[in-house]
Amino acid sequence: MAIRRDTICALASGLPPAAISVIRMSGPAVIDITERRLSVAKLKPRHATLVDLHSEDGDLIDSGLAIFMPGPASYTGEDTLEITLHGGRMITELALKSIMSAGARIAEPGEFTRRAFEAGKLDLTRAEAVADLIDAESEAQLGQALKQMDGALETLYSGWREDLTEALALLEASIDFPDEEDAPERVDAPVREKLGVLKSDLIQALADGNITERIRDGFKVAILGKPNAGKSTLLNQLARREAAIVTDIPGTTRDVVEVRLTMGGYLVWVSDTAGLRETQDVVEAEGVRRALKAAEDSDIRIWLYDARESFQSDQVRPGDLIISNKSDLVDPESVSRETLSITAKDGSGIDKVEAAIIERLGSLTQNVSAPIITRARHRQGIERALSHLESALGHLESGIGAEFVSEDVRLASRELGTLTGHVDPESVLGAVFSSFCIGK
Ligand SMILES: Nc1nc2c(ncn2[C@@H]2O[C@H](COP(=O)(O)OP(=O)(O)O)[C@@H](O)[C@H]2O)c(=O)[nH]1
Ligand SMILES: [Mg+2]
Repeated sequence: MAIRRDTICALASGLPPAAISVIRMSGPAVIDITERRLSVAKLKPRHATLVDLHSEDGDLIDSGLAIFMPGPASYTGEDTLEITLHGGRMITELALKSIMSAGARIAEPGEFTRRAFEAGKLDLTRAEAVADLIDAESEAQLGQALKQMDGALETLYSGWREDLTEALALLEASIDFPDEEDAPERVDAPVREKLGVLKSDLIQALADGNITERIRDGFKVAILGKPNAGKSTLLNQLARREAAIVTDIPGTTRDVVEVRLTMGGYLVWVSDTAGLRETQDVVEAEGVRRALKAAEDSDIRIWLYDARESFQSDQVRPGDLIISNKSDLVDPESVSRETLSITAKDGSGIDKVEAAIIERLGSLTQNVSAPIITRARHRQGIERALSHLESALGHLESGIGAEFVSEDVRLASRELGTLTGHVDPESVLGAVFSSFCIGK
């Protein structure tokens, strides 16, 4: 169904002033706008042409390069024009004004990609990858977004849906041809087998410990320990700025202070927390509660203690980093060789802390090969699909009837279909007819 749309335009490059500005437009009025504002009848598709851009009154705004990409072989599937101009504020403003006066409107955020999705140019996971490519701040985020852009998720999710469609085809046949008395037996075993395999695939995908989501959204590192251990000093050293207040008064840090850093190619959020101690101060007590929450939510926990004391905690988990601070205040001989020891105040040993964090990130991510679940939306969709699948398997077990099983399978498929944006019940019918000998 072709939808008659309006024409959208937007500044596609960064905010001016800049060396150049790229203005993009898409929609049915693109050819008309080209004729009226660039004074050229027809631009050669996919070729850079030097053009003059004029205002509504015919005044020259700037000269630049225009590239015309006719639909449907364009990003949005519609006629598209990109004009590269000098990146001045006034030029950009007048250029957009001129284009709008010729029949375009300013695009909504993401509207070009949305049109691309609606034109079937990319599925939802690829559309999400476009956003992730642009937002990537670490190499790992970029690598993941590129794989997703390449269709890794679409292939995975569509493959899962195909398995469901095949199971559904078998089930539909047993519903439509109940007279064939051996139909249920013939159908049950292969359906059970298919659904069982898929179930373990989904469980495995969900059991990735949120690692791909973490690569996308950032790993959480919490600095924990008693008041005055030097936690805020360590955070500031890692951040290379005074992000948290440092004083010699115990209990200075009350809220969780987070800084965003990249380490070893990964985005990480390092949080400084209130020192863990019993306190009568209501605000500090809330800080301690938040510190414990941050500890709970974090992927990597750093326990910092004053080298003059000994470290004790019953909250340490395997993989936590235990670091002694203020090594300047103790005899170097007495420092344990087992634990990492630093002097946060002058920055010595910070490189070792960074290396330890990077090593932990490496072991957290070592098994990640393909991007699976990069967003909470995907996790939720897969969880819902899994619960329908479990229900289908339960119904198969109880022998309640193929109708019930196929309803669950259909719901599971629908959930996976929403992940790619491909929900389309007609595809099931096609598979029913093609995979079963209906003419028999
Ligand atoms: N001598 C020495 N003092 C430090 C060191 N690191 C931090 N401090 C001091 O210890 C006090 C408490 O530091 P702070 O970072 O606020 O500790 P927090 O309560 O754990 O956040 C401050 O006076 C810091 O200057 C260190 O490596 N050596
Ligand atoms: Mg502090």
